[in-house]
Amino acid sequence: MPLIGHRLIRRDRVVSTMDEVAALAAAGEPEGTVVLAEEQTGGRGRAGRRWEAPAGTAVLCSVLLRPGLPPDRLGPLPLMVGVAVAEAVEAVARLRCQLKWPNDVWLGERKVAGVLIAARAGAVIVGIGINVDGPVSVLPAGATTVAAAAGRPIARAALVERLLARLDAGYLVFTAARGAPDLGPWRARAAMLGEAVTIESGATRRHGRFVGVAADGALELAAGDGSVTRIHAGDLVRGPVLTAAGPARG
Ligand code: BT5
Repeated sequence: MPLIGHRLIRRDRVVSTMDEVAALAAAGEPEGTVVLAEEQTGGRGRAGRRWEAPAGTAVLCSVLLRPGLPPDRLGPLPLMVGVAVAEAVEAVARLRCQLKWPNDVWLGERKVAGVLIAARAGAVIVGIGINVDGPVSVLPAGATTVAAAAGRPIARAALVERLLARLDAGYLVFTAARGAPDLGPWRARAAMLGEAVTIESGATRRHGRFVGVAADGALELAAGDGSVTRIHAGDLVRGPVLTAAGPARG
């Protein structure tokens, strides 16, 4: 009996599946429960950003987890979830995904899915949004859908089934390794690894070479003098980002 998805609650329209699962967590719901929605009126990304998905075109879900690990052990969780999403998309689309640190899934240089992790009501809630079909033109710039990338229709039900199975397997490995799983499958799909990048965290920009991912999920950024900084949160952008004041400093 799988843990993740042992209880699957389907909803037509919610503000955010994150709120639905937080309410269940507060009411004592056990881990593994999943809320899946056709539409969100207030879908969220990281740092207060919005997640936009036309009704009936996406996989929009949140998973209730109780990993029983200290918060500083959860860094690799978004990477583990990204691998599960990539594996599920790859299985139905027969295309290789790329993973952009820390939480994006890409197909052909465009974002096809995002992962959001939140600690709420004593639980860890994993939110996943995957663009499956519908017009790409209504999505934010730089987005695509699995169907558009694959060039053929994709069955959402089959994708959900794969996703829950891959998440279940990944979470088992993650908890057995006490939050330090093998990140090989993530590294093998890492976008921009070895390239010059900029990491934007709020108003801070750091420039350097993306040289690896540490066991705790941090991005390793090498400066020109060879020193390596570990970065725990931010947005990864290809190349040095030019500003009015010149290139971002590393
Ligand atoms: C993420 O944030 O990528 C995490 C997205 C998580 C969404 C799921 S849906 C189910 C669950 N319930 C929720 O309310 N959320 C989760 P971030 O890295 O901050 O990326 C957000 C940015 O991605 C936005 O600012 C847009 O630029 C872009 N974006 C928004 N909607 C998108 C879409 N459908 N496809 C691709 N990019 C999108």
